[in-house]
Amino acid sequence: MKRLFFALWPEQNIKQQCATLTGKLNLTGKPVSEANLHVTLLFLGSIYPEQQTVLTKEAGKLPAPLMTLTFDRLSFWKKPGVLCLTASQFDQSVSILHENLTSIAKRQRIAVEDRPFKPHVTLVKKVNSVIDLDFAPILWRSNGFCLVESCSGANGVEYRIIERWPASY
Ligand code: 2AM
Repeated sequence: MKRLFFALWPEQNIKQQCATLTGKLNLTGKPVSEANLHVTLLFLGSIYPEQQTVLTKEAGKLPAPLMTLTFDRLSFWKKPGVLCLTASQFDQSVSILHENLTSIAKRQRIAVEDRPFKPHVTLVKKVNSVIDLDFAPILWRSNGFCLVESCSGANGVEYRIIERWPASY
């Protein structure tokens, strides 16, 4: 079984903008490495190879438009102890993609969380204080989405992109 999730993966310039912002925060905590920055579209959990095959096939049939998200807020989520970048504005197509992926997963009897979808980029983990900082909004233009494997190793978690679906319009 593999631990999988659907995500938006940043281009290099977005990664850099996020890393620069994290650097300015001056927070105690564990910054997410540049290579691991992403927006989770849907967390799937442990998935059998047969389920992965169907998920991949079905995801490939979904419309994949260009999507824009404006990440302009810092949110401290106390319970998981994370500091995230959140988007006050994002294209409706992002929510539609999330809903479509949820439907595909449910058809495979995957128990996905029913929490409202809040696009975010986790910047720092193990944070225990709120932070406030003015910063220039980060405009994330997504040129597709991907299926990612979460691999735990001696050096922490590593995310490997298994499949990419580029934006088609
Ligand atoms: P995040 O998107 O808030 O950072 C892989 O584990 C990714 O899926 C992580 O980036 C994580 O959080 C997200 N995720 C969402 N729900 C999760 C869950 N129940 N368990 C682990 N990760 C989850």
